[in-house]
Amino acid sequence: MSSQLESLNQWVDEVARLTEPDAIHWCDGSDAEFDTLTAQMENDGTLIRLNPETHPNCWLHRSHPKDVARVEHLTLVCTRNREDAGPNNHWLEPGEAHAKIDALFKGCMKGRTLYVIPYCMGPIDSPISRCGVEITDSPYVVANMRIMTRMGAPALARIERDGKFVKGLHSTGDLDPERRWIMHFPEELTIKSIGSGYGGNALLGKKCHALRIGSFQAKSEGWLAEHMLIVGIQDPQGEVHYIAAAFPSACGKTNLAMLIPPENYRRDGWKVWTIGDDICWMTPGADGRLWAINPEAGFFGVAPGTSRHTNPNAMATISHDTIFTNVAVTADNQPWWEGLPGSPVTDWQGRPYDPANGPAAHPNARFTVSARQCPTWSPQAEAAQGVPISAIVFGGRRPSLVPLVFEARDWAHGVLVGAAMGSETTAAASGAVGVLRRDSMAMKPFCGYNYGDYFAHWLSFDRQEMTLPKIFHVNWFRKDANGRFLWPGFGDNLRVLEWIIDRCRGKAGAQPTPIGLLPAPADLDLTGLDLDAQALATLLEVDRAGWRSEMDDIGRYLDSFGARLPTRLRVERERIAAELAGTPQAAAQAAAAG
Ligand code: O2Y
Ligand code: MN
Repeated sequence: MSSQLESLNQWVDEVARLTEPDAIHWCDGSDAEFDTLTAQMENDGTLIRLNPETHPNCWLHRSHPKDVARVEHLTLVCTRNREDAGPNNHWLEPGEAHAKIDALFKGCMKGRTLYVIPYCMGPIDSPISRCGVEITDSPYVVANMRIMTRMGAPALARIERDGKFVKGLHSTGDLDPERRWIMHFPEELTIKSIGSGYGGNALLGKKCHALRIGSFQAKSEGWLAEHMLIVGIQDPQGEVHYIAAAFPSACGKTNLAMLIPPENYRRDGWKVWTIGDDICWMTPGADGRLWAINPEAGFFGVAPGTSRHTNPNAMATISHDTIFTNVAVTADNQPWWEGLPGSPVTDWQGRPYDPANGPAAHPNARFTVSARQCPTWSPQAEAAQGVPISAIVFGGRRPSLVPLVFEARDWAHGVLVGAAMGSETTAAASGAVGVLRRDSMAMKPFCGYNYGDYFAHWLSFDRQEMTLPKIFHVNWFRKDANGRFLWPGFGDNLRVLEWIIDRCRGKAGAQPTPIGLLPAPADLDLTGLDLDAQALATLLEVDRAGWRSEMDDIGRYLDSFGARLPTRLRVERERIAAELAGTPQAAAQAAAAG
């Protein structure tokens, strides 16, 4: 046996001694195993079979009503030095953290089975992929991990080859929020999670590994682990450009990743290919470009709001072989959520539907489904070398001030644009909804180390041998004085992506402004779009006074990272602030000082 497998066996023994399970099962990822597990969960009520006529092989799971979302206040990054976790993370000293959580793990699997899940994040033969092993006492987690990762025997073989894997220990515990922790030990490549069986808290390959531990690994190994979708845009000549885009949780990443082009674009031969809807790992290739993979194999998407109108591809994807969590059901046992036709009879908690109890589906209800079922799934999603990224796009929900699209003038400016990102919060995480929160690169809940060091890591890619993607910022969520969205969004976002691609290949015009380069109205293809000139002018305006106070706010935010904030970013912000103030001399001085 290889030393890696020996160390895995030793760890499993150690965990079994601590958690005292009745049985241990090593997952092989086979269909037979999945069928046995789902049958067992159907028997004990963990899963409910949905209408097999309309939704073959689809299941409903209801989580504990107090366990319905990620819990940022209980999510810790435990580095030896507090500063290394940074002000962007909750921190506990590793020794103290292990002691606290191990006390909860003691004997927690009595009467349960301990499942060992070897998994690979990314195509099994990709040099960009990384492996992990999750130990869990939840068969629901096993079923989800089988969809979301490459799980089982091939992953175990790769672990043996790699000589390295991320250790994730998970137990649902007693589901009491008072005894819930999601702890990360990046220096030990270890995750420990207890007290939740839900999504990002429990499917450890996703946010915990692919982003928090992944970002830490990426920094030390010279790559980027990002909260980004990856989409391929094919033009009528058949040329495909790949775009990676970061938006905070619940800003429509899944919809953008599965976009259906407007009618006239479809007629002309445009196509959109889905590579990923949530996470992107990018690494410099021999040609100096950034090459990206989606480390996931499935989608864990928000159900409410997903419909034939907003995302027909997602609806086709989830029409079979899907696990639904916390959705409502109709009289004929179909999954249902707000935004779908028909009506619910049972709500997400299994109660007869009563509007007085709130929405029928939980706002963070989810579907888990294999990406291979997506009609626009790209064959390149399985490519070992990944796909070359032409453009990086940052965005957020900004009802005012921020234009529809602008381009950063260079990489350092782009890093500032990403660092300054802000968005109104939504229901994806617990906490207040509808307040503006700075969320640098959409990584606030997911960066496994100090944001100041993270910005420096981004800046470190600005090297002579690199041919870096251009960086853009988009805002689909700008509203008018009456609170109505100015931009239609959805398929029409392709009009903006076309300008972005054309900028990358030097084919489209742009106007320089202090905040970056903006299209003139004529630079966008708006054929067939019913958008009045005033709305378009608002979407493309730069309100200097508003931006001056925005830059002040960004300055205060960046200052919160103290000495770890790279000077280059501070200088970049000062340059833009000076330009906005109409003091180009000061801007030039700021730039020269950088
Ligand atoms: O609430 C959860 O546990 C899931 S959160 C999530 C799931 C899929 C993709 N993104 C997110 C997110 O919060 O960014
Ligand atoms: Mn996400």
